[in-house]
Amino acid sequence: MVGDMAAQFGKETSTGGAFVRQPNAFTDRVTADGSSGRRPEAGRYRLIACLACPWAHRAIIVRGLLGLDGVISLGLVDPIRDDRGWRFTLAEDGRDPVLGIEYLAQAYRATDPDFGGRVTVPAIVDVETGKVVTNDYPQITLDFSTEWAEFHKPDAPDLYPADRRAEIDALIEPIFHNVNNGVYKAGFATSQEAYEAAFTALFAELDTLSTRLETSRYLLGDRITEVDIRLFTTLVRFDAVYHGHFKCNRQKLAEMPTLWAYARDLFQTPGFGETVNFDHIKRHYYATHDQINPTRIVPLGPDESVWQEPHGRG
Ligand SMILES: N[C@@H](CCC(=O)N[C@@H](CS)C(=O)NCC(=O)O)C(=O)O
Repeated sequence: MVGDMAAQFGKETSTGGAFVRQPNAFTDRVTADGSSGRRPEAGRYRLIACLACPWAHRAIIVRGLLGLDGVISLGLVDPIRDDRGWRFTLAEDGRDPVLGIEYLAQAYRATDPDFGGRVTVPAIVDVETGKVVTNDYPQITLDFSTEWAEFHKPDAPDLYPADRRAEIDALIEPIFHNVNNGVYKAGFATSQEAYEAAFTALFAELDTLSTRLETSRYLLGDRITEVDIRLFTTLVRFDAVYHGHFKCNRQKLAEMPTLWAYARDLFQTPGFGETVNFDHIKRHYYATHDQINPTRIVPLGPDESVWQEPHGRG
């Protein structure tokens, strides 16, 4: 099998060398009407995230934009996993100050002692029980927007407006497959064919999005929505890690003028740029995928200051 010998994640590699992402293990929800068995409650739930991770990054941005920071606390893991996975070594005593655990795996095992998949971020943990409620990253942000509305700050944006959901969902789908997960499919491919298929689909999708953004400030017009956040977390990592480490190198983001200006526009919007940590991003990708970068050397470039250049949009 192509995958088993050389793959970054053997269990998630097809016989054709394509990366096939594992399903999310925990999919409970917190719902406004309590029908899921859980209602929104201040201080009860903790978002565990890694600043390097694009899926976790979405949740951090949405939580901040909606003003949920005082309601759902945030625990950050070290960008480098050891053989026991995500660890809370950013804290002085190596333990998450709220959950009291050293490894995120402890919360996963407390939830399912037989859990055998990858322990992933983002995860929402119930502070009372120490168990994982969900690691279902696409649902986490949608629920922040829709189910946690009673805790939103007064001027919070509607990131998932009811009358635009069909359009948003229709964009989310190809952006996930070709861009968000597309860069991983290119980077984790273990056959030339699988890599080329992912590369081609990625840049075709970026071309389509670029054309759309020539006449529209954001993907859905003049307001930021969920799908902009989902695209942003991949674009902001593009030149730092995907272009080199994942071989997504037809062009750099900085060489695609419309997308580059769009990404800078978002970066410079309150709630976006301050959540980006290029040091964590680069160290995570370059130092934890030993099949791709066995030396673990972290590149010094690119220059981060370019993100502050005027974007000329809006
Ligand atoms: N939960 C999803 C996506 C989240 C995800 O992949 N997060 C990455 C970080 S970007 C992670 O936690 N990886 C842990 C690992 O690979 O062991 C999955 O299982 O594929």
